[in-house]
This record gives sequence, structure tokens and C-alpha cells, in this order.
Amino acid sequence: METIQSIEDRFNQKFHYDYTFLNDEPFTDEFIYLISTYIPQGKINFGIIPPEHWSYPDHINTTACSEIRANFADVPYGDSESYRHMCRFFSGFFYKQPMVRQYEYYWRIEPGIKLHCDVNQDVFRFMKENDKKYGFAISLFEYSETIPSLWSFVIDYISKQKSSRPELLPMLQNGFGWYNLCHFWSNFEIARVDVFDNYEYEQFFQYLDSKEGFYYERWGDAPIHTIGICLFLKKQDIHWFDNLGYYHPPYLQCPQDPESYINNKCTCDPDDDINSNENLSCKTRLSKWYQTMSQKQKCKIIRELSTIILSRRAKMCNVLEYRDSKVIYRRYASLFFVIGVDNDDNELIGLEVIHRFVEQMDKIYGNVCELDIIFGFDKAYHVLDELLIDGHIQESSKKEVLKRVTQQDELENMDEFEKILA
Ligand SMILES: Nc1nc2c(ncn2[C@@H]2O[C@H](COP(=O)(O)OP(=O)(O)O)[C@@H](O)[C@H]2O)c(=O)[nH]1
Ligand SMILES: [Mg+2]
Repeated sequence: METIQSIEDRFNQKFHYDYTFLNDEPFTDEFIYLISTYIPQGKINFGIIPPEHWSYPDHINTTACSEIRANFADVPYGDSESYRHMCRFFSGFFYKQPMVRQYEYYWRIEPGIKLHCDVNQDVFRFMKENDKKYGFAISLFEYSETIPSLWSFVIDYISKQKSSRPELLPMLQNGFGWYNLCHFWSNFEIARVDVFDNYEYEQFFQYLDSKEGFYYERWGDAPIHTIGICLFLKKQDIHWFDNLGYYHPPYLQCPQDPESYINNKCTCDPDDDINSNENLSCKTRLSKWYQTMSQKQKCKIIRELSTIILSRRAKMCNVLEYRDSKVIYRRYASLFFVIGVDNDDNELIGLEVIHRFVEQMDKIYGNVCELDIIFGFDKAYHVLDELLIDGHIQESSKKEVLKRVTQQDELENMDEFEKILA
């Protein structure tokens, strides 16, 4: 009820969209009555998931499964049977429910979540008008113990396809061509139903389902959705909802930009934002420090500078005094690049360093955007390390830097990819 109230208060009382509740068993009359009184407008659907969408497929040996579950007890939900049915359902069946299929877009809402900010924008209209297909709020790393064999099947699947190599595949790979475990946390999704409800994804799901990892391991729907999206969508189809104040225990995504924080009456603590914790979130902030200082000091500087710089207007000077040094920043579309230098350093060289860095990343990623840096951060660091050493320009030739980074990449990636496909 608290979740429904939060969604209504923060979003839906302005837009009156429908709700669909699905369960593997009938909802009680009391539940239906309460929900109906809490949601004053919009249609409410209550549906039952057919047993074949929430149970073992024929080829699974259920006795073996219960033995296997005992070995997974140390992994979150590792010993749970219903969690496995749930993950398989969200991976391959939610979009087949007639009550879901009747809509073009959906927002997945889970019990226990909360919105800490007003959502004044009609998110579905936003998706449609901007031709976005999949929206996420938080990205995380998966527990590797839950998917030991998944990536080898994905590689196997790709190698059997006639189509060209998926554009977003590198987003999923580490330097060795293996899955980097990064995934969109699928308890939040605002997406088109046909992102999953289509022949290509269905074939992919059927293939994975035949490999039995939903039950003999503990494959989650988050990595399955993420991999599906990276195989079949393009970068511009994906949108990051970064200002909803979305909370699903234990992680929170809280706006860092003071303007949207205040305008949307957020109640979360920006310091608790998951993206500020570089070890957890995939959105590793691209940061390089040339002076020794504690993690706490670094976080403080990043927070202070983000607040100062984001609140500056476009025509203001790109150099400012900060503590006992100077800060130089430059904006490229939605990306800000910021460097700190000593007071007696030349600001113009600072601006030039930023520009060179961006030009080189543009070449490497092809018009660099935020998602490139979030998922392909290793390349960005390679460029930076070629460009600067100990905070000083090491190589001023763009051509040289690009040549070395490309060579390094080719060596790392192609070698390993060929080996896996072989
Ligand atoms: N009907 C039904 N829904 C379930 C069951 N287990 C989990 N869910 C739902 O599946 C979603 C994810 O489960 P949850 O327990 O939140 O997993 P977590 O988010 O990974 O911690 C939530 O919407 C749950 O209500 C189950 O046994 N039956
Ligand atoms: Mg949940």
C-alpha cells in the first residue's frame, strides 16, 4: 500500500495511468478492495499467471534442482524455488500476459519501492516522443555465482546468428571479452512491451531456457534483460531516468543536480545515491587523481564541484577559484569535464587538455555520450593515461594517442573474442 501511495502521490495522480497486478495465485477480495480504494482513477487489472509460465519446464529434473538449491544457500535467494520461477517469468513470460500485451509501454513497479521525488513529467509520453525503448534507473553488478555458465551460452548464441555483431555488445564485456556483470536493475523498468515481445528476443529466451540455468544455477531476469537489450537495441534507444529518487531496498538513486532536487521536492539524501559509491554502481565516475587524498575527501570535492558547476549559467566563465586552486570546466552536450590545477597554471592549457580528451573519446566511441563512459570506462582511462602522466601532458599528438589506444584495444578484445568463438 505504501508503494502504491508513493507512486500515486509522486506521479500517477497527475496522469491516471492504469495498473496491472499479476500473481501466480488469486488475489484475495480484501486486497482487491483495498487497492481499488487507494487508486481513485485509471483502470486496475488483476490477473493470474498461467501455471506453465510460473513453473518448471518439462526438461528440468526437479529432484536435482532441490539438491542444487542447497549448494546455492550462500547466494542471495540461492535456495529459493519461487525466486527462480519469478526470474524465469520476468525473463520470458511477463510480456506474453494479455493484460500486459494490451499496452504499448509499461513501468515495472515492485512492492517495497519508493519514489523520493515528484515525477512531473509524463514518462510514457517522454519515451514515445523521444523514441526511447528502454528506461532504467540504477545499474549494478550481478553476483557472478548466480550465472556461472550464462555468458558462454550468450557467446555461443551470438556466434550462431547470421546477423552482424551487436552494436552494444562491448558494453557488456570486460577487457577479456567476458561478461562484466553489469546490468540494468530490472526491478525498475519503463519500456516498450515489444522490446521483449518480439521474435528475436523470444528466440534468444527460448535458447537460454533450454540451457537450464534458471533452475540449475540462479539466473536473474536483470542480466537476461540487459543482455537481450544489448543484443537487439541501439544506444539511442536507452534512457537513464536519473532524477526520480527511485529507491528499492537497499539501493537509492538520488538526484545530484540541485535544480531538479529542489524543483521535484526530493526527500532523499544525495550522499546516499548509489552512483556516488563507485564500487557498487556501474556508473563509475570518470575520475583521475594526481594527488593523494582519502576517499572521503575525494567524494566531498566531487560533490561540492558538481553543485557549483551545475548551478552556473552557460555564459559564465569556465574557470573558477576553488579552495586554494583553480578549476577549469567545459560542457559538451550533457557531459561536463572538470579539471583542477594549481593557481599559477595556465587555464588555456587546461581547456585545451579537456578538448583534446573529448575529441579523442569522440573518435573512439563515435560521438561520446554518457552511456559510453558508464559502460566503456576502461577506454576513457586508456586515452587519459596516454594523454597525461602525473597530471602533465605526455603526448600532445591526437593521432599518436589514438593509435596506441586502438592497438591496445585490438590486442585485448579481438584476441579473446576469437578464442571464445573458436
Ligand atoms: N506472485 C508472486 N510474486 C513473487 C514471488 N516471489 C517474488 N515475487 C515478485 O517478484 C518481484 C521480485 O521479487 P522480490 O522479492 O522483490 O525480489 P528482489 O527485488 O530481487 O529482492 C516482486 O514484484 C515480488 O512481489 C512469488 O512467489 N509469487
Ligand atoms: Mg524487489
